[in-house]
Amino acid sequence: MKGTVFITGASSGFGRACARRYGREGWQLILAARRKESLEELQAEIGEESVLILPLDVRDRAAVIAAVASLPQPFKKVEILVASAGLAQGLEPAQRADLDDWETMVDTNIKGLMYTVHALLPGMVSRNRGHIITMGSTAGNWPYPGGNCYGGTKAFVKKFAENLRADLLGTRVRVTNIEPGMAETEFSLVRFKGDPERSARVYEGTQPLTAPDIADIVWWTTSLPGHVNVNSMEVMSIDQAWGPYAIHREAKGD
Ligand code: NDP
Ligand code: 8X3
Repeated sequence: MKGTVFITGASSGFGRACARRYGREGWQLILAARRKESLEELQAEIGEESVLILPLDVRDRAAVIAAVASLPQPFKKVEILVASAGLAQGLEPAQRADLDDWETMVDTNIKGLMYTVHALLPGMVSRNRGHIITMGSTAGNWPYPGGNCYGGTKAFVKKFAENLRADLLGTRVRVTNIEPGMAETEFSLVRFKGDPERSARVYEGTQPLTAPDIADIVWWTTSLPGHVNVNSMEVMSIDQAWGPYAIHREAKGD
């Protein structure tokens, strides 16, 4: 065994692809998400003995703390955290957004990440060995209509990761914020609350990033020599780029 990687959001998308990637490379896996059946499938696929599943809601602070505190001995020394659990809810302009959606995003993308990092970081520091991968987004770097609270949460993720680096200077614990653009996972299906047509339209006529693309990048980042810290990496599909400034014009005299 090479070491132990703790992956949140392991039931789908980037987290699931990372589980497969690290599993293939002979790592021991701790897989967390709410959907137990999906984690069980992955465990059966990768191998019972090297995979511990943690059916867990990262918004539940006590549950996250308890799960990390009670990791069985062979899984206690977590070397890598891939904190992929996260979501967007809605794409309405801020003035029409649902406040519950905003709270769900803050609770999951910000507070869930805080709980997970807070629980695992002391062990990494005491062993002087570790790597935290946070899942930011292009949405944390660049605004877009309807991104409002989601973009805000991902900007937090980016700044949190950078500030962790500042605190961890002098240790051998690395921190990397991965910042993907459009990638086809369950992300849009979740954002549009289970509407498959609306979700499919996001990727129509494009070749979006895939979950294995991101898993390759995560894997590469953590495989670099221990003195090399990739602080952040923004990555887009070749079919995505920035637009010009949006300018609102009204007829003269209005
Ligand atoms: P998916 O919807 O495919 O996966 C999201 C994962 O997060 C699932 O495993 C889900 O598991 C888990 N999750 C969501 N809420 C919770 C919760 N409360 N507790 C525990 N786990 C939770 O999307 P992606 O793989 O695309 O997204 C992964 C991360 O990447 C997210 O943080 C997302 O914001 C980010 N991202 C996605 C991009 C994209 O275009 N796809 C681009 C940039 C960033 P379950 O439902 O079983 O709990
Ligand atoms: C996911 C990418 O552009 O839908 O973070 O916000 S985007």
